[in-house]
Formats: sequence, C-alpha cells, structure tokens
Amino acid sequence: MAEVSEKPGGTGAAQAPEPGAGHGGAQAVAAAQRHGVTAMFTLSGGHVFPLYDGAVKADPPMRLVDVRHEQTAVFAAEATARLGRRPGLAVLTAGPGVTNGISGITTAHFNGSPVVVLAGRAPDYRWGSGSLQEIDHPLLVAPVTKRAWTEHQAGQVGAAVNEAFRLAASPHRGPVFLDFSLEALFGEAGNATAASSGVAANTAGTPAPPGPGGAATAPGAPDGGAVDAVAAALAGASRPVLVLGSDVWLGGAETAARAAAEELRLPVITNGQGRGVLPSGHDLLVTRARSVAFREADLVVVAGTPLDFRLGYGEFGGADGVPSAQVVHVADAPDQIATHRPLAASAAGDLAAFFTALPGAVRASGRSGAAGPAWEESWLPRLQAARTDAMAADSGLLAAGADPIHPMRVYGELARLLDDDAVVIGDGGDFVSYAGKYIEPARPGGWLDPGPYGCLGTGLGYAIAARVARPSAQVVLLLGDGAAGFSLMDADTLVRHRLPVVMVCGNNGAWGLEKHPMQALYGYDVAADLQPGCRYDEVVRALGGAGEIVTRPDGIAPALRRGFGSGVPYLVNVITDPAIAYPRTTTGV
Ligand SMILES: Cc1ncc(C[n+]2csc(CCOP(=O)(O)OP(=O)(O)O)c2C)c(N)n1
Ligand SMILES: [Mg+2]
Repeated sequence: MAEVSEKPGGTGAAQAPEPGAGHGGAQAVAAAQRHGVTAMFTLSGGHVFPLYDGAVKADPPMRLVDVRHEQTAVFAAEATARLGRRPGLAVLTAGPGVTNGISGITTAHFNGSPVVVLAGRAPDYRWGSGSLQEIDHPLLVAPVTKRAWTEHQAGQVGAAVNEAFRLAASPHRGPVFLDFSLEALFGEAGNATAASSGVAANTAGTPAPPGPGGAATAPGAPDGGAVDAVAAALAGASRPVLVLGSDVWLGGAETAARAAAEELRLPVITNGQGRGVLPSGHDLLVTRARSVAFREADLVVVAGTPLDFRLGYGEFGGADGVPSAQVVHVADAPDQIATHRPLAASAAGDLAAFFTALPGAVRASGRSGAAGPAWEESWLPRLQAARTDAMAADSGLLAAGADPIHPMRVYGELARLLDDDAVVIGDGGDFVSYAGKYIEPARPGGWLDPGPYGCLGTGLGYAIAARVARPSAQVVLLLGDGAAGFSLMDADTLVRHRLPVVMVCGNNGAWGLEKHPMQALYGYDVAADLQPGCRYDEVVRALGGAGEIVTRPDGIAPALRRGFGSGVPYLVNVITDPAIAYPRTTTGV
C-alpha cells in the first residue's frame, strides 16, 4: 500500500497558493496545504467561517469533514497524522469548541502525534467585555501542546500557521495550538487590526522564530559515541530484547529497525504503532513471550517509546533470584530519554540513522561474528518456544464455542478475515486488551490504539480518519460497549461522508475493565453496569448505516463477512459473557 510505504513528511499539494494573500482563512488553508494537509476535521462555529471559505475556494479545495463532536475532529486529525505520517488538521470554534477538543489534544501530546489545532477566538476590540465564548484558549492548552498562541494580525495568519505545522512535525512531534482573533481571521492581509494596540495580547508558550522555509526540522543522527555505547551494551549481553515503539513508525525507521534486528538476530517485542514493524509470524517477533522475555532478559533496548507503565516503568527482571536487566533507551529527541531510572546507555536522534549504524557498531565492538550472536543458541529459541506455548494455550479460547460468547472468539474469527493492509482500531477496555494481544498486524501503520493516555472515545474519530487515509483498505473499529457511548453519534459522520467502516462492539453490558477490578478490591461494584444487550447496531441503523446483533459464536464470522461486504458503516453487536475479565497483570498505576 502506498500510504504505508510513504516516507513521513511528504507533501501532497505542491500547487498551493502563496501564503499571505486573501483573508486569514485563505492564508491558513494555503499554509496548511503547503505542509501536505488535504483534510480539515471540524465542527461548525461562526468564529471559524473564514477557514471554511478558505478550504472551499482553495485550488485544489481542501476536503472538509464535519463531525458531531469536537473530540472526534481532533482524534481524526491525530489518526491522520499517525497513519499518514504527516500533520493532521483540526479546526475548532471558540470556547466550547476548544474545550471539547482538549482530550484529543492531550492524546496527541502523549502519542507524539503531529497535529495542528486552529481555533476561532472572540474579537480583540471587545476583549474583556464578555463577548460570546470569550476565553483565553492558549492558557488552557499550553501544558499539552508544543506551543499554544494567538495570532492577532490578519497579515500574519499564513506565517503563523506555517510555523505551527513546522513545529508540530519536528521531532519530538506533538500537537500545536493556534487561535486567531476574529479580526485576524476575517481580516484581509495588509489591513491593520485592533491587535496592534496590544489588546488581548495574552499568550501562553514561548514564541518561536519562524523555521527555515517552514519545513519541519529533521532530527540529527544520534551521536556516534552514543551508538557505540549501545553497541557495547549489546556486545556484552547474553539475553537481549529489543522493544520497538510508535516513534519507530512515526519517524520512518521501520525498515532500518527491521534490518538491524534481523542482522543482529535480536528478539523483538513491539508496542503501540511499532506493531507490524516485524510482521506476524516473523521468527524474531516474540511479543507473545513478553513476560518471559522481560523477566529473564539481561539487557532490554527500548526504542521509540517511553519507559512508562506499559513497559513496567523500565524495570525488568529482578524477581525470583534473577538479576535486573540493564536498560538502554533510544528516542528521537534528548528530552524523551527516561530520567526516572538508571540507564546502561542511551541515544537520541533520528531513529533510522540509529538503526542503520547499530549493526556495524556491534560488529566493531567484537561480538556477533560469522558464527552469529551467542543468544541465538539458547535465548532466542527459549523465547520462540515460550511464544509457541502461549499461542497453543490460547487456541482453545480463540475457537471457544461457549454461550454466552467468550470475547476471544471474536478475535479468533476476525484474525482470519483481515487483509494484510487492514487498519484495526481499538477503543474500549477489556475487549480491546484482547485485541492488542491477539491481533498481530501484518504491516506497520495498521494498528491504532489510544496510546498511554488511555482516553476512551477515540474510536469514531480514528475510524473516520482511517477510511479517509486508506480508501481501499479494510477499516475495523473494535468498540467496547462503554467506549461506544463516547462517539457513536459520529456514525452519522461516516454515513454523511460515505465512509464505510466495520465496527465490532464487544457488548458485555458493563464497563468491564472497571467492574472486575472494583469487585476484586471491594467485593462489590457500583457505577459499572450498562444496559445488557443494548442495540448499538440499531443506533447505527437509525443513523443511516447498517448492522446486526450476534448472540451465538457461530454467528460471528458470517456477520463480519456481511459487514465487510456491505459497503456502508456497519456495526456487528456481539453480546459477550459479562463474567469474563481480561487477565491483567497491571492496572497502570
Ligand atoms: C474518557 C475516559 N473515561 C473513563 C475511563 C476509565 N475506563 C477505562 S476502561 C473503562 C471501561 C471500558 O468499558 P468498555 O468500553 O465497555 O470495555 P470493556 O472493558 O467492558 O470490555 C473505563 C470506564 C477512560 N479510560 N477514559
Ligand atoms: Mg463493556
């Protein structure tokens, strides 16, 4: 698929007009197009009309995808960034439009996703008098953005938007927020505005100088000494593991990372969007042997993901008389290197350059000669055997004939129907934890979960963006019944914009990931039940899509096939056993 193999940062709109001409909205759209933006995700409000006018009248016009909740707009922009590896754009109206988008902005912050959020804002000339939706947005979003500021000058809108995109796409990537006073957005370039008087000059974040030519700043290669230090740690290891995370994909390092792992014969565990860098079935991919690997490794090299709760905060081994593993952290920017635990080595910079340099550096340090690394003899086979055992142990439940349906059976059926270029999206609790374990992507860039911020409600926004970004691929959205409530109204957006997506609702009638832990802690639970058997498929039907309810295990596969064949937004509502809890080893706190 072209989208998967594209290098990040490509531009899709070479003929965009010069920024700086027309009203603020026209300037903003022109600047965004210069950064390869082809779609604007938004929900209407008068404060942002010029951005719509700019989109409609641009040559080529920018696609407008209008949604039913601002969080969906930002989640869609975020998924656009994560799938296409170029900045995503959300446009939010002033006040509640912005505050509704904050969970999406925060999710982009945690995921290092290059997202630009442009927003309307009350007029400068009335600032302080209480005009509609007057609130100083940058102060609200500064902690979760790379920069948040207000542009007050009509003539500067294009340059400000250009700077927002440059900054969002420069490693370590992340969201950037920019709002425009009404005068700046509606005003024509060259017209002075009230802003020059200094009214409403509130700004959070540090103003940054415009970047050279507006292009994102490419990360430098990591320092050679740092690569050598990682290589030395590897050369001294007997039981190493390599962990590949989202920035390996976002930074375009997937080919180099796979080549390095293969050359060094390193056992690999993937997480987040690193999933698929080694395809399912690859002999070095031992994600399913993760607990054995992390318990017994003597060196864990973590690349492109933080040492957060998903990786036990970077503490590996140290139990049952096994010494703790040494840890190496590799990231795309120095400020991403973990500081909360001691590291054997670290390297910061372009991840593709790091992985390209690593095998040579390991060879130069004297290990891994023609006979192959020592770990190939017993460590790698041990992990491969543990992987085989884990998969064998699961095979029964993946084919379970239990009634009510065991959630794993859904994945047993789905895995058989997925194409290699499918995009699989998870939004939910236990139901999605099962998916993370049992759906192993065949390619990178095909898996979207909410990431470490763990925000429910990403589902429809991610699905809308995935369908727009990958028009011919299967797009499957896995929804807990609880998660569905946050965004299912946006099935209406799928319908209005003719975006067929198969939604699979794992419907256990509960906030399962909360119900079972509360039971375990208190012996009872409250605020954890939802309607049993609720017809979420009828919701999608009422909105103009289609769907069906499935109550027996042998009904799952035919329903999924009907969904994939339907060509419309389709929700398969699978009623699952409410008594089943995902076997969790950590609560993340
Ligand atoms: C916005 C938000 N609110 C609350 C939570 C806490 N939370 C995490 S998982 C979960 C339960 C999800 O239930 P459901 O989607 O039905 O999936 P299940 O666990 O039942 O499979 C909740 C409430 C959260 N992560 N995000
Ligand atoms: Mg549930």
